[in-house]
Amino acid sequence: MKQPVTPADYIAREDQYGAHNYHPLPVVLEKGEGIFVWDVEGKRYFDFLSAYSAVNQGHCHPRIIKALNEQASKLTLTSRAFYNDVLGEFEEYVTHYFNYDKVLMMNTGAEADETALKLCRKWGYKKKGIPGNKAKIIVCEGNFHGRTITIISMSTDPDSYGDYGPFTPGFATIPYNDIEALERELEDPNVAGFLVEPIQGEAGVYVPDDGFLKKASELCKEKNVLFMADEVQTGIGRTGKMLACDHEGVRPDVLILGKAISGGVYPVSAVLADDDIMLVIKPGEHGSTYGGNPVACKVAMEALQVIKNEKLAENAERLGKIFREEMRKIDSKMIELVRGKGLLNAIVIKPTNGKEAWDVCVAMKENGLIAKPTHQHIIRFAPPLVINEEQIRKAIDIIKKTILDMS
Ligand code: IF1
Repeated sequence: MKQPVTPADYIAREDQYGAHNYHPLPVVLEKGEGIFVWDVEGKRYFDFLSAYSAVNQGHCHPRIIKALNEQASKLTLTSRAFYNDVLGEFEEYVTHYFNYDKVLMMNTGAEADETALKLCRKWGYKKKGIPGNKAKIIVCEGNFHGRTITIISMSTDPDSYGDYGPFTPGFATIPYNDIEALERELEDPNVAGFLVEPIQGEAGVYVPDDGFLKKASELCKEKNVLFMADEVQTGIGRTGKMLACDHEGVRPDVLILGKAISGGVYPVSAVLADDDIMLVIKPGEHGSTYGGNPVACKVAMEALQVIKNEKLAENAERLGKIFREEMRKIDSKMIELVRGKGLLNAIVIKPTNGKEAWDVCVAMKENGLIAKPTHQHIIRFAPPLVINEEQIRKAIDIIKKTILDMS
C-alpha cells in the first residue's frame, strides 16, 4: 500500500490491515501535548476523552516522559523470576499513597479486575470458609470491567458478551444504585465479594445516589463480603477526589486501579488490599510477564506524583462544577440531561432534526474538540485534568455553538 497522505489514506490502511473491533471518529491524530492533540493535517483539537480517562495528567507530560526515557534506557524488564531495584520502591510508594498493606501489579485494567476476582474467590475459600467452587461475586447491571471472557460473563451489555459464550459462572447481578437488591443478594452465605464502579463510566457516567457506596460497604462488612471498587476510570483524580470512593469516605477492601495510574504513557494496573486479603495468594499462584516491570513502576510513580503536585483532583472538582453548570444553561432540546462528577461528565442527547450524538461529535470535531458517544445517545466529556478555566470555557463555547447550530 502507498504511503498515506490524507486522513482517508490512514483510515483506509487501518481498515485493510486492522481488525474491525472499533468504529473510531474520523480523525487521525499524530501529536499530543497537555489537553491538545493534533491530526495529520496539523489541526489542533481539545481532547475531551483523555483515552477514556487514562491521560488525566495531559498528553506527554514532560516529567512522566522523562521517567519513561530514563528507565527505558537502563532496564526495561526482568520478569518476576528475579528481583530488581525498582519494583519494591514503587510498591512502598503506592501502598503508602493509597494506604494499603500490599499491592499486586498488573498491566491492563481487565487484568487488575481479573486479579481482584481471583483474590476474592481465594479469600472466600481460605478465609470465609465458602465451600470449594461455590464462591459468588455480586456485580451491577450496566457494569464495565474489561473485555476478558470472565469479565464479559458478568456483563449485561450484549455488545460485550454476545456470541462469546459459554460464560464463567459464579456471578449475581443487581441493578446499579439499588441497596435493597444488594441486601437481598448478601443473604447468600456463599457471597465472597461485591465488585462495583463508584460511577459507571461506559454505561453513561451514572452517578449513584449519595450514600450508596457508604451503605453498600457497610452491608458488605456486616456480611463479611469484600467491597471491591473498580476505580480504573474514576480513580486518580478524575471525579474531583483522588478516588471516587473518597467522596463518601469509603475505603474499599480491594482497590482496582489502571489507566491514569501511568498517565497514558504505559500500560500499568494495580490491585491494593491489606495483608489478611492479599496474602491468600501464594508464590506461583498468580502473575504476568510485564506486571510491575521497572519502566511501569517509574512511569507510574511519576504519574501519581504529578496528580498530587499539580493538585489535579482539586482542579477537576472546581472546573467540573463550571462545566456542568454551563452545559445545563444551553437552551437546546437536544440536551436531555447533564450528569457527572469532577471532570467525568456526560450529556444525554435527544435525537433532533435527524441528528444524534454521533453527528454532534463529528460536528464538534470540525469545530476543534474531540469526544465520542457511548451507547448511542450519550456523549462523555473527560478532558485531561490539567485543563484550566480559560481553556474549559473555550471548550464549553465549542460544545455550546455546535449544539445550538444543530438544534
Ligand atoms: C474498550 C470506557 C469501555 C474501565 C473500567 C476496567 C476497564 C475499563 C471501569 C478495563 C476500560 C476502556 C476500555 C476500552 C474503552 C474504555 C471503556 F468505559 F472507558 F469507556 F470500554 F467501557 N474497568 N475501559 O472503564 O481496562 O483492560 O481496557 O485497560 O475496551 O473499548 P483495560
